Amino acid sequence: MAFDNLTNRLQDTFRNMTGKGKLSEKNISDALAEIRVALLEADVSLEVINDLLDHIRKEAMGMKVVREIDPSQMFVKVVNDKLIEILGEESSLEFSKKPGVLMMVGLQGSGKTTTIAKIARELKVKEDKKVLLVAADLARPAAVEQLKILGDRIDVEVFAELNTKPTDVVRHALDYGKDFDVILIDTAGRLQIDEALMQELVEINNIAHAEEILLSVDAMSGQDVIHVARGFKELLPLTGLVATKFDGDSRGGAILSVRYMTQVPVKYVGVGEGIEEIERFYPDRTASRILGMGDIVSLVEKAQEKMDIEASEKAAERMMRGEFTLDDMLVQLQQVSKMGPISGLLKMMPGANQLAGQIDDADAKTGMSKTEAIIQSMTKEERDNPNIIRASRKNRIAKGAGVSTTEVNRLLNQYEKMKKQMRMFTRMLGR
Ligand SMILES: Nc1nc2c(ncn2[C@@H]2O[C@H](COP(=O)(O)OP(=O)(O)O)[C@@H](O)[C@H]2O)c(=O)[nH]1
Ligand SMILES: [Mg+2]
Repeated sequence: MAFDNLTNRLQDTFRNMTGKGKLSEKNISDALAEIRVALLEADVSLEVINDLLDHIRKEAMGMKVVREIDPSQMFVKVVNDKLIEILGEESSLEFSKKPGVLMMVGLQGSGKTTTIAKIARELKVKEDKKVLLVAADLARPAAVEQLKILGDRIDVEVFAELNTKPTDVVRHALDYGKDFDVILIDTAGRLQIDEALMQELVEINNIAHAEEILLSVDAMSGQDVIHVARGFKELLPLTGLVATKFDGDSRGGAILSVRYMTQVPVKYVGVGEGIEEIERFYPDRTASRILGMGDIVSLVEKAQEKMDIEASEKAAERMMRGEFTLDDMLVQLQQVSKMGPISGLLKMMPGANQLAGQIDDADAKTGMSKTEAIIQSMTKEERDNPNIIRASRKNRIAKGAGVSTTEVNRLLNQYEKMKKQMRMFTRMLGR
């Protein structure tokens, strides 16, 4: 299975780290060197490795110590989070039109035909969709036959025409398939990217206007696939990757690199030759599988959550005494956005409730990171005593946070409002 060797090497590395009360720079460097070798062996590209290691080094050096948690466990969590980031967002097929059109592209033998049949079956069985498969690989006569056999097996209609051009087949299939929910187009591949192939695919897509264009990437192939993927992406608006033959190889790092270098999400993973052997791709589960340390990751998450709650409760106590700083506000907002008001106090707080409502909307994440950036651009003095923030300080803060001064003002107003409500609230409680 892909990543198996990587998993083993990383586990050795982490094992070597445990029991060290505090991680020294030397411990961290040693571990990073081992991780580097493990990633190289797994066929991950240098660019990805360097980014990953830089990030881990920085994070590990600045790691906040959480009580009850071994630093090596925190380290695992850091690696885990970065891996998830590199593996990208979870992403599924999306069709807004009827019929939705999907085009499968990739090198010869990368698993296009097998994958498209697997996807057809998924859509039919799991989503009850009326699916049409289109045989637009006319480079080899056997290719059409292969798709027909697969179509038969899953009871999905296959549109095929012999002695014609791929573009014509697609045109006719689109005409024919108006009443279908989804039209899946299988295309021809080559051993290498070549101009004639790309031209053919571009022409097909000019007719099909596919909403989904998936590139199948053989997990067993080496780093060459990065160039292949880039070549395809230059000419076609790829919407997803399918990592095929994940069952076969113990390296698998190439797919990590492809996703990172092209920024195209992985949508499916092929895990066998059988028609059912396809899985949706979940970055968090994959990271956890790569590390083989799911338990430790959730352990650290729980401890961090607890630490957040403690910080939030301290902030709440200060509020009750009428001391409410911008730092406190930040802690509270983070809590509200993460898990909703955590204590009865917060739930009853009119200001916080209002904020919780605002935080619900779509750009909550950017809003939150802006708020964080603004507050983090302030000096300690300014955070404790926002009254001193006049025009020139506002400009500096806005610049530091990469926002406008209007946004700084908005935040300060929000703060004043929250503070006022807090005072009213404490008075109501008679403190
Ligand atoms: N083990 C394994 N084999 C696969 C997988 N996907 C495809 N294959 C095999 O790879 C070979 C080429 O697949 P095919 O779909 O014909 O590739 P195409 O040329 O891109 O259409 C076939 O023997 C498939 O059975 C997979 O996920 N796992
Ligand atoms: Mg094929």
